Amino acid sequence: MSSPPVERVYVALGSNVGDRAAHLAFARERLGALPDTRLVAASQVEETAALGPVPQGRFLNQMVLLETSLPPRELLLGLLELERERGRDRGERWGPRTLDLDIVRYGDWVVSEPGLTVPHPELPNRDFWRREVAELEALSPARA
Ligand code: A4P
Ligand code: MG
Repeated sequence: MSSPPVERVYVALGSNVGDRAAHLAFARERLGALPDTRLVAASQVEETAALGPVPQGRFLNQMVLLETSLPPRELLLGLLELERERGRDRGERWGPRTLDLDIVRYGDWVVSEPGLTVPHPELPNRDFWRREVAELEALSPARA
């Protein structure tokens, strides 16, 4: 039996409510424990001013590189469950959050469906995401 393909996936972590570092640590630990998933590397944690229309506290942001054979939808369900476990209260869009987990890139896949857009549409607008992705690519280059 052939095994399902493993993809390199970039997931962005963000938090601006409560113990932000603890929320990120929880996410790193639990992402690596998802089924058929391995946490390959994590970028530096960066503190960033909140982007967007809602006035709110500063974020801690970090990017992780996963290798996973979970399809994108299943991975998204796993991320939403981790957000819930951290007490994420889905209030206003772009509002403050204990833990936000976004799929930034899923291999070379392009997905445009209700509830899932990959690559994440904000990637071109977020310098810190692009910096973190570059840091991870340098740490763990893709095999040709
Ligand atoms: N969804 C669609 N595509 C994706 C994807 N690639 N990854 C859907 C994850 N989720 C995706 O998300 C709403 C829905 O987006 C999810 O249910 C999923 O089906 P949400 O987390 O409830 O809403 P949101 O986070 O308020 O909206 P969104 O569009 O995810 O916003 P972002 O991009 O997460 O922005 N400033 C700084 N400095 N750092 C930040 O991290 N983040 C935000 C939120 C605003 N300002 C920020 C930061
Ligand atoms: Mg989100």
